[in-house]
Amino acid sequence: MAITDFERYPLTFGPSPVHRLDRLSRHLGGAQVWAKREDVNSGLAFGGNKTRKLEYIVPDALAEGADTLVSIGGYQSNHTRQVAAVAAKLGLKCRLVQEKWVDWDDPVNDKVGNILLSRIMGADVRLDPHGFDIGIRRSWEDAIAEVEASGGRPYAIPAGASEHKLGGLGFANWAHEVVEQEKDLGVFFDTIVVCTVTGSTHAGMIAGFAALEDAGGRPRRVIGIDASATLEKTREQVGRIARSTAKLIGVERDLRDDEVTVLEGWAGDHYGIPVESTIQAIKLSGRLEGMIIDPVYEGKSMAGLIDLITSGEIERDSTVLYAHLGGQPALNAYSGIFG
Ligand code: 5PA
Repeated sequence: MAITDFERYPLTFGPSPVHRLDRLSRHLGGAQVWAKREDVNSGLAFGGNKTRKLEYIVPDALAEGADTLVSIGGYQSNHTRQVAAVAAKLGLKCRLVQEKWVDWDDPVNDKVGNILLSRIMGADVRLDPHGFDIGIRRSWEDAIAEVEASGGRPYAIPAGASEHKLGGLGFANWAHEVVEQEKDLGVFFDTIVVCTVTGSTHAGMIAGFAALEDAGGRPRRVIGIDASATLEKTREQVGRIARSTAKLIGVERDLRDDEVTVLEGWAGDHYGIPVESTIQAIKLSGRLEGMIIDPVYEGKSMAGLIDLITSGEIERDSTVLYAHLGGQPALNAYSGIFG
């Protein structure tokens, strides 16, 4: 099977916009930087990377006759907000486990931003005291069992939709979309920079570009910037999901190790806690480009991009595509940083 053989339920506006970041490129004095904008990819509650993943998961949920989407994330999960939006759009119920993934003492952390939006959209939002973990969670399994016990038909979507058999397809398709946009724009992105935590965004891209390379496309590198601060788990999860997605979309060879690159250095010590480089990256993107990024994910991948370009590790003659995966609603839960 190829990516085009999988059913896709449209939740996005179509291809997400790609544009230059001229002032940022000039400021960094190296490679040319462009952005592809998943933060404006949909009219469903501000969209984001999960909306793309869900396009390939929704047909399975509908085929199973589910009436309730069940998912999990931190209090400020972007993923759960997007699941809530998709459930609303489809007329399904939504049960969300929101764990205390981040020890951040902003008093409205569990009230504003993403969690506020999920509540507005009618999701059954339950707070849970457990801490951060990208794996399969007991609290989520319990929520699925509870929905079942009360006569509902749950459809289980794990954290970030990553440990789901179809979780990598959304970004395998993204890779194909990039190639089409390159033809229109007359540009080639030799380097992609992407934030990675639960792994299926980065993994989907790896699989998608591997398929394109095998079909004769030019090779390129996809650099994942870890924002989990549990590097080994994320690296393992990215590699595993990249391989299973590659197999699903018909890549016959094993992936090479150099195709699975997760870099550390910008996550800080804890998931969800911005460090100085995160805050500087957020301000730089805002002040030079009017492009808003968040303190949990994109601020960290942008900090990585900035350092890799200024240090010359991404070469001056490179053309870089920064994958903006969304996530701005969480900024409201971090107002103390900027006030
Ligand atoms: C998230 C994830 P992956 O989890 O697919 O690696 O994506 C990382 C990522 N950028 C990057 C943004 C804005 C994200 O929201 N968010 C999670 C969430 O619960 O919101 C899955 C962790």
